Amino acid sequence: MLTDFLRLVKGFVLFIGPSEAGKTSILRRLVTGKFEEHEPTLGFREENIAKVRVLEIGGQETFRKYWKDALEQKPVKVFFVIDIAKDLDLQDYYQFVQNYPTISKRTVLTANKFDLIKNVPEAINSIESAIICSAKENDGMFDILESIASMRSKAESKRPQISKSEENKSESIENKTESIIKEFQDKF
Ligand SMILES: Nc1nc2c(ncn2[C@@H]2O[C@H](COP(=O)(O)OP(=O)(O)OP(=O)(O)O)[C@@H](O)[C@H]2O)c(=O)[nH]1
Ligand SMILES: [Mg+2]
Repeated sequence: MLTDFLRLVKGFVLFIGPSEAGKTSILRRLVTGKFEEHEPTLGFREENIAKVRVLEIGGQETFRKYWKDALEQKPVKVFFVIDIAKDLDLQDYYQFVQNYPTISKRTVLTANKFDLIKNVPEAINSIESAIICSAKENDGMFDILESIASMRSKAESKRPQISKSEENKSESIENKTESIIKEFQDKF
C-alpha cells in the first residue's frame, strides 16, 4: 500500500527515526505553530510543508519495514529524528548510516528534545549537518523549515519553466527560499 502510494509521489521528504523521538510533534509544529500531544504514528502520515510533500513513517518496530520501501523510492531528503537525551536513538542513527551509506549523504540528523538536556553530547555536536531542536520549546524549527524549503527551490530550479516573467527570471534560489519562509513566519 505504501509502495503503491509512493510510486505515484515524485519528490518527497522523509521523516523517520525511533518511536517517540518527536517526528509528528515537529511536523505539526511546522504546520500549526503549536505543540500538542499525539498518538504514535501507526503506519505513515503525510504533511505539506512549504509546498513540499513530507512523509512520516512511525518508528515502532512493526513499521520499520516501511522505511525501506520509502527509501527505495528515493526521497529527496531524509530527516532522521532522534531524542537527543537517548543514547540508544543515536546508535539507531549510526546503524541507519551504515545500512544506507548512499542515502546518508542526503540525511539530516535531527536531534529533538533539546529542552531535556543542558549540553549537546559531543558525538552529536561533531556531526556538522545535524540540527539540534525542540518541538516543545519551538527551537530549531526554522532550521528544519529552511532545509525543507531550500530543497524545493533546488528541485524547481532544475525544472524547465514554460513562461517566465523578467521578474521571475531574476529571482534567485535564495529569494525563493526567503519567500517560502515568509509564508511561515507567523508560526515562529
Ligand atoms: N520534552 C519534549 N518532549 C517532546 C518533544 N517533542 C516531542 N515530545 C514528546 O515526545 C512524545 C513522542 O512524540 P511524537 O511526535 O509522537 O513522536 P514520533 O517520533 O512521531 O513517534 P512515532 O510516531 O511513534 O514514531 C510525545 O509525548 C511528545 O509530546 C520535545 O521537543 N521536547
Ligand atoms: Mg509520529
